[in-house]
Order: sequence, then C-alpha cells, then structure tokens
Amino acid sequence: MSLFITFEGVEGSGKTTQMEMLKEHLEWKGFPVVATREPGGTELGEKIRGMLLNTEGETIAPWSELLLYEVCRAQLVYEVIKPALKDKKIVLCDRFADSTVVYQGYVKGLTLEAVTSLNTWTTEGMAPTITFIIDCPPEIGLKRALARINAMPNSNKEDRFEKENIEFHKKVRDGYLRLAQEAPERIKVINGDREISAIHKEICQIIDKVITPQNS
Ligand code: Z5A
Repeated sequence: MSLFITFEGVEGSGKTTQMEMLKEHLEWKGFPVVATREPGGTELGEKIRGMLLNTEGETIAPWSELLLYEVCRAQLVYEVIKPALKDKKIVLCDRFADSTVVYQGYVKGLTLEAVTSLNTWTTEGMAPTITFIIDCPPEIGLKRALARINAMPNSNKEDRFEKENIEFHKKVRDGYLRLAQEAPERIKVINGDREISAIHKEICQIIDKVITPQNS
C-alpha cells in the first residue's frame, strides 16, 4: 500500500527517533518503507541543507531561505517521494511542507499566500496522509538537541536554529498547534514529553489502524 507519513515539531522533540522506530515497526510487519528528510534526502537537497543549516555567520535573506527549502522539496518529491509512492511503498519524511508554513510563514512572517502557493507547486499538489506533530515544550527539545549536537564531531554540527532565542521556538510550537487545529483529520498531535517507548506505542496504534488488511 502507498502511504505518506510526515513528522513535524520543534527542535529536539523526537521526530527522527520516532520516524526510525516506526520504520522498523513497519518493516517488521513486512511493508516496504522509504524514510527521508527535509531539508535533504537527495544529493542536491543535502548540498542545500549544508548551505541552510551551516551558514558560518552569513545572513540568508528570508525569501532566499524560503526558495532554498522549496528547491529541496521539489527535488525530493520528484526524485524520491513520488516514485516510492508509485511503487506502493510507505514513505516516511522527517519534516515536510508544514515546516515551511510554520517557520517561514507563521514565525518569520513571509506571506502565507506565497508560502502555500510555492508548497503546492513543489509538492506537485501532494499532501501527507498523516502528519505526526511530536509536541513538547521547546526548553525540553532544545536541551535534547544541544546534548546531541555537543556529542557530534565539529564538522557535522548544524546549530543555526539552536542559536535562535526561546521565544522563536515557542512561536514555532504555537504555529504547529495552530496548524493542527486547521487540519485535525490529517494532523495528530502526540505528546513528546514522555518516554520514547510510550510515544512510539501511540504512533504505532494510530498507524496500525490505517494499515489494516481492509485498507491495504
Ligand atoms: N526548516 C525550515 O525552517 N523550513 C522548512 O521548510 C524545513 C525546515 C523543511 C532543520 O531541521 C531545520 O530546518 C529546522 C527547521 C528548519 N530547525 N529547527 N528548529 P531538522 O529536522 O534537521 O532539525 P531538527 O528539527 O532541529 O531535528 P533534531 O534536532 O534532529 O530534532 P528531532 O529529530 O526532533 O529529535 P531527535 O533527533 O529524534 O532527538 C534529539 C535527541 O533527543 C536525541 O539524542 C534523542 O535520543 C533524544 N530524544 C528523543 N526523544 C526523546 C524522549 N522522548 N525523551 C528523551 N530523549 C529523547
């Protein structure tokens, strides 16, 4: 069956951890799964990810930043997501178009009309079937993210967003919760301030209902 699932949330909320655990769960059940991420997931996208998240002090203009995220998305949809869905695979994506609505639209103030219009073009009109917002207070997420970053070798550090102040991250969280209210059918808000295994269990319960044999 083809199914497109995305993970969203504040920095360090546990998106990557939960996506990897869900991938294992689905593969254990015998489903072919493709897991990818934004920004990145293709050769071009990973190059642009480096430009976006490791700026070495250079300022990127807000519209340039938006367009770079959209370039990554267009390439990922074209090269990875659409072909995988066509092959009846389950696609998991760590961040997607909702990130742009929240970060570039709600928080950084670029016009929502432009952001959503660009999203429509670069996703080729494709939306996730289910989106999990892993929700937790930004203070907790940042503490986790910083601990992870500090354990990395210097060359791999991507810390542009961890340097934003706490108000920025609070706005991001509020933005996600607003988005969830606007699309309650698609977006499931999951309490990320719990044990990793408890969060995983809740996500599996939701997904297992969707992939019952009747739906496959
Ligand atoms: N961005 C944007 O502005 N516009 C866009 O359109 C897109 C992105 C697509 C990069 O994203 C930045 O790009 C992002 C928004 C912007 N920056 N911010 N903020 P990213 O996905 O690469 O970076 P991230 O969101 O900051 O990911 P992260 O730090 O990797 O966080 P995470 O994936 O949510 O968490 P994790 O890696 O699973 O976990 C972090 C650590 O916490 C790790 O050591 C885990 O073992 C631990 N962890 C996870 N869950 C738990 C629980 N439940 N308890 C305790 N510890 C936990």
